[in-house]
Amino acid sequence: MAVLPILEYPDKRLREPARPVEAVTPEIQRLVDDMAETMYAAPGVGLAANQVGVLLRIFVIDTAGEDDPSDLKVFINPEITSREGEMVWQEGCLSFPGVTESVERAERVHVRALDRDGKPFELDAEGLLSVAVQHENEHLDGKLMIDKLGPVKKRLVQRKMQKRAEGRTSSVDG
Ligand code: GNR
Ligand code: NI
Repeated sequence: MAVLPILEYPDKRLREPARPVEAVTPEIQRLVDDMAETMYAAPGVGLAANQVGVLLRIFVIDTAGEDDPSDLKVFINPEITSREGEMVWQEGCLSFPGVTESVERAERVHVRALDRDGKPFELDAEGLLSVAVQHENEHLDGKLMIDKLGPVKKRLVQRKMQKRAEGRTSSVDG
């Protein structure tokens, strides 16, 4: 297992749509394991393959609380098949370090996907799990949480991230 580098906005790969996984091979399972390790190391509640530079339709989520046992959920070729209600959630994104913004989401979603063994499963989600499923699923289409902000907030976050990227490329020790 390995902790992979997480891409940060404005990396172009975060804007590219991911393609479906054709077969859940041992290589895919190794990627899934590395994604889980990367998510836990960050730490984050979710991670999409785009965020580690792999354009495949895979994300991992664990919304278990700090004092609870881990509850890793693996989603391969996920599909949100229904959405109900509306809510606003304070979201963060590992590709936008230091940014949290209120985002409008569906309150509940139903999702279909393959698990780490390639076995189909379905899930009803609400609360943080619902938000995470919607957030990660948008990553797979090259969409980002800033796309859901008003124009003024969106521009502020873009400026902040651009400054951060400039600081990284010009610093001696990276
Ligand atoms: O770690 C994360 N926390 C989070 C909090 C509220 C709503 C969504 C998220 S997802 C984020 C990890 C991430 O960037 N996944 O793509
Ligand atoms: Ni994210």
